Amino acid sequence: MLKVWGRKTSVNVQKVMFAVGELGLQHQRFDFGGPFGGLDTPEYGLLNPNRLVPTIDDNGFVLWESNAIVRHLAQRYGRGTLSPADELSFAKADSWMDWSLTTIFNDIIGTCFLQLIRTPAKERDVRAIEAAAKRASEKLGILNQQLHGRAYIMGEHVTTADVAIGTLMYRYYNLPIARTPLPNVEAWYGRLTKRPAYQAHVMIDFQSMKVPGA
Ligand SMILES: N[C@@H](CCC(=O)N[C@@H](CS)C(=O)NCC(=O)O)C(=O)O
Repeated sequence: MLKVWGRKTSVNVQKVMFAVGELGLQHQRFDFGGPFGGLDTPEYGLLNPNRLVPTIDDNGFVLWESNAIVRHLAQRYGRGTLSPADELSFAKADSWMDWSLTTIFNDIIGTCFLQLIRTPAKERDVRAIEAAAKRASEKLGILNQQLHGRAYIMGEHVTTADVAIGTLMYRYYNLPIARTPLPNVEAWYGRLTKRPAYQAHVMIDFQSMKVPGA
């Protein structure tokens, strides 16, 4: 059976679990990281030398890095559904996956989320949050164009592209930041919020993650 190590409040674990849910895979998830700890043991170091979550063991095949895990699970269990069947569509979905990490992750998670939830208010860099929110809105404008006339990023079906980017959107839309109206992105996010896998694994309240004074 598929094993997943990682607390359900980690955005990178949520990405993997969203894929697991979409694929309907039987699995066991172990609470590791954050308040649960467990990352500094010799056993965990053998699974993931970065001592971060998520890590998976897929019937003896161990893998870390959330995008690589999503890609692997989709290729193995969702070829033609979560993973586009033809190689050109696969490449396009893959480029959106990379885009999520290189272009919007740091502004949405690295700055807005960490500053507003994991930083005491008196230490907060308000200008950095405003600048990151502005950049994120601008970059999401590119996604807004892609979603014109499409229900999901690659077309009519959820793919790895929606998993990678969509997982960040719950935080983007639930943090107190300025957002430029982007009708296609908003409609797509609305569709994601109706999916049982997204509800179960991504729409997890993060207010309890606030550090004292945040
Ligand atoms: N690039 C890695 C990043 C993994 C990562 O930074 N994980 C964070 C949680 S989102 C972590 O393990 N933090 C330590 C902890 O949770 O204790 C991935 O996408 O899997």
